[in-house]
Amino acid sequence: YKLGLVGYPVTNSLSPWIHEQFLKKAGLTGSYSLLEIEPNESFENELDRIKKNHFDGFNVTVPYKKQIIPFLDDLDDAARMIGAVNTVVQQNGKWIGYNTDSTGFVTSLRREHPSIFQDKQCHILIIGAGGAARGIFYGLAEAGFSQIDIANRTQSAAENIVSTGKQKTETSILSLKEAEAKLNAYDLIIQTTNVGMKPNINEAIISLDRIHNASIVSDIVYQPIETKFLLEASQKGAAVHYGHTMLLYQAQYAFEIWTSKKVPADALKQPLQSILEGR
Ligand code: SKM
Repeated sequence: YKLGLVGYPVTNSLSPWIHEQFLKKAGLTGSYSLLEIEPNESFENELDRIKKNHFDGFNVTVPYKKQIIPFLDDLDDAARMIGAVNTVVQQNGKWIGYNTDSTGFVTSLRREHPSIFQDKQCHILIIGAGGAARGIFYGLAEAGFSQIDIANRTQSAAENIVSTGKQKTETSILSLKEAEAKLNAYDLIIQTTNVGMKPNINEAIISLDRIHNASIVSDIVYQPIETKFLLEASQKGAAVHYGHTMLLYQAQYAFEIWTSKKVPADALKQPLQSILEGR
């Protein structure tokens, strides 16, 4: 298998490590390389070169998850609804786009915090309204959660997300200030922006002063593994859900799309955490 990652920058990605472990576990040979496309290069030409280079598939990351869509031959339903692609597979010369961030997030949540799935009417808050937020909203709505609010700096982007779900949800759109003031209403709070990511480790998008201690707080940022946001959540007694678990399960789904093999991912969680902590 010839696999890779399209994005910019991609040098710090953990995907080569993860997929090399998966290849080993599946007893397959292959490679996963970094396919950096710089913003000043022609995305179309560079992508063409990659396509002609006999890749079986590749991941797509920031900033190209939306931009790649017109260059694909077909899209899976979820990727179409979400409007973002992070996994591309080549089938009989056709390039097909998927979104595994969405299922990856939901699976990691199910693995780490199964209790939340017992009450689909629990109150969920998504902070942010970018591509990751769209995927997570879609995934949670598909999983049957019905009360999902969105807080964002600009409200129009948040309003757009609501159309992402096929399933009906009750959704209020809030400003960050409004969300901050009523945090005790939420059982699950998900931070989907890049606020708090290295090197800005002293930033948090909102204060968690008002959360209740039975809530779960999730941050999709995984560098550092313990963001300021998650640290505050722990200090308040809440349970935390780490971003690197989402990375792991989106990779598991991508690998399955490329190879038709579902490899166990749980055992990689600890080693992945150690790698991140060592950085
Ligand atoms: O969606 C994933 C992508 O598949 C790989 C990745 C990475 O290696 O940093 C991050 C996410 O965008």
